[in-house]
Amino acid sequence: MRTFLSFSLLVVACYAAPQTVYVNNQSPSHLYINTASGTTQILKEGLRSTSDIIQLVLYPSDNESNSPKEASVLLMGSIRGFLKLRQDQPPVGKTHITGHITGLTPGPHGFHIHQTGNLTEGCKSTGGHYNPFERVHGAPHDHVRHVGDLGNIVANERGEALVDITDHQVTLVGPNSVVGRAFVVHEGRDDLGQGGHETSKTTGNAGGRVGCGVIARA
Ligand SMILES: *[C@@H]1O[C@H](CO)[C@@H](O)[C@H](O)[C@H]1NC(C)=O
Ligand SMILES: *[C@@H]1O[C@H](CO)[C@@H](O)[C@H](O)[C@H]1NC(C)=O
Ligand SMILES: [Cu+2]
Ligand SMILES: [Zn+2]
Repeated sequence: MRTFLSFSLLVVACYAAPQTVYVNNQSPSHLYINTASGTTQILKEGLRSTSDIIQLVLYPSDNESNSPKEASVLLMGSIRGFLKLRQDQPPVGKTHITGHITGLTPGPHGFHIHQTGNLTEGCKSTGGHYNPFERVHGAPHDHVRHVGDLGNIVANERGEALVDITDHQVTLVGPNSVVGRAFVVHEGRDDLGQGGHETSKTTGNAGGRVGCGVIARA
């Protein structure tokens, strides 16, 4: 475990800036080493342990690919809302999520990105939390969390919530892009995995789904 960690730090030090590589004489790509994805649990020879996740990302280096990416979400249900997502430096930079939601009950509400944009049965058919690295549910600042875990939004006494989140795991490009998936707002508070309830480690025990919307390329 310790050896692995120091190895990973060494790699990061060597590749702090993206390296230019050429694949099959195509246009130049940059090789990024993304360490923002945190830690995962591994089960080996019956022992449960943890390991850092280090993603090697090969991404085109042309201006179009490297320009900021944006997406938007219209939230419907018993609530109404609009969200904007912006990633300034794809593929590994952070994503900024802003927006305004109305029609909530006052107080905290679980706020997540779920697996699919399938709304054929409303918010129910969007699946579970988006979790490409197969981890347990957590808080946005936790190393071990679902990519879709964005914690809670808090509505005031008029039932309005402002969203202003900067996240390092949510991306709008590449195989783990959230574009085409769905935002879901819950009836109750997300306990961030700490509630001790049987669903705390999968959903944060946040209750029913009061609204949702598909993440669309802007
Ligand atoms: C790409 O961006 C750089 C830096 O902003 C600029 O100097 C260059 O002219 C751009 N190239 C194209 C093809 O737009
Ligand atoms: C969408 O969700 C419905 C209801 O859960 C399901 O029957 C259907 O197979 C889903 N569609 C796709 C393309 O997965
Ligand atoms: Cu959720
Ligand atoms: Zn989760």
